Amino acid sequence: MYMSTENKLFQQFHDEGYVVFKNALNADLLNKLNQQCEQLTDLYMEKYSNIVSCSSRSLRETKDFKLLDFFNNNRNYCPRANRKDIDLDVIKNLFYETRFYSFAKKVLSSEDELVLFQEYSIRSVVPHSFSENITGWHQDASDKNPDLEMVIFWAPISGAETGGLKIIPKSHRLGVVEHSDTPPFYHVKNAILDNYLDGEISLELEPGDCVMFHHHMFHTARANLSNKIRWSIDFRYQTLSQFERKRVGLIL
Ligand SMILES: O=C(O)CCC(=O)C(=O)O
Repeated sequence: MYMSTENKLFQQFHDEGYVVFKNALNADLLNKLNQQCEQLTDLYMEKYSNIVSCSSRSLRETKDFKLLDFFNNNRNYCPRANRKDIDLDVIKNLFYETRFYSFAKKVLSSEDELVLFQEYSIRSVVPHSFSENITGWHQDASDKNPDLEMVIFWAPISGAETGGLKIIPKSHRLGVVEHSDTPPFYHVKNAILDNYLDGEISLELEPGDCVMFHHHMFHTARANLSNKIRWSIDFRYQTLSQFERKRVGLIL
């Protein structure tokens, strides 16, 4: 039976809980993302200039070199994620990109317009920060917020060698599962997770690619074992009715 590409993707999302779009962000979108990272880099350097010393050389270098050099001996200061300083136009361009927007609309079976969920960020993960601050396995709509419905959008701005996400395909079918607050992360309880870890996959995404996944998908950040910063962007689509009910998010 013939199935359109859109329907195939929809079916895959339904069955597996995610879809990967390869080479889906054009050069203009990627440029805007990179410019945004440059701006955040300058902002971080300005913000921490009283605490962290910086060689004049690094001021002339690329954002990764600058940030790494700057935070080299002070990695704990490097912000792991940013929301408040992001230019919303950058998010808006991606949010309304027809391919992603119409896909999310279909998944959320929404007649109304979609709204940005309150959690969105540009992340900067310094190398070898595995044990400091990286998320554990979790669901975005979890036992703390079981009635949320979202489609999550995640895209790397740096190459796949900087790590990225791991997911457990089909885990969305479990619905909301119990999480644990035991430090260092809020995470799916080990007694549940252990049954599904065999199915984990690493998403090997390059700049230009992105993944969209279900709000019940088990996912976690991978370690950044490269010598570069891992930059990425993530945001969430929600329906207008959820936005009105819960009052969380932004109409772009
Ligand atoms: O990008 C990351 O480091 C983690 C992303 C994540 O866990 C999320 O978007 O919920």
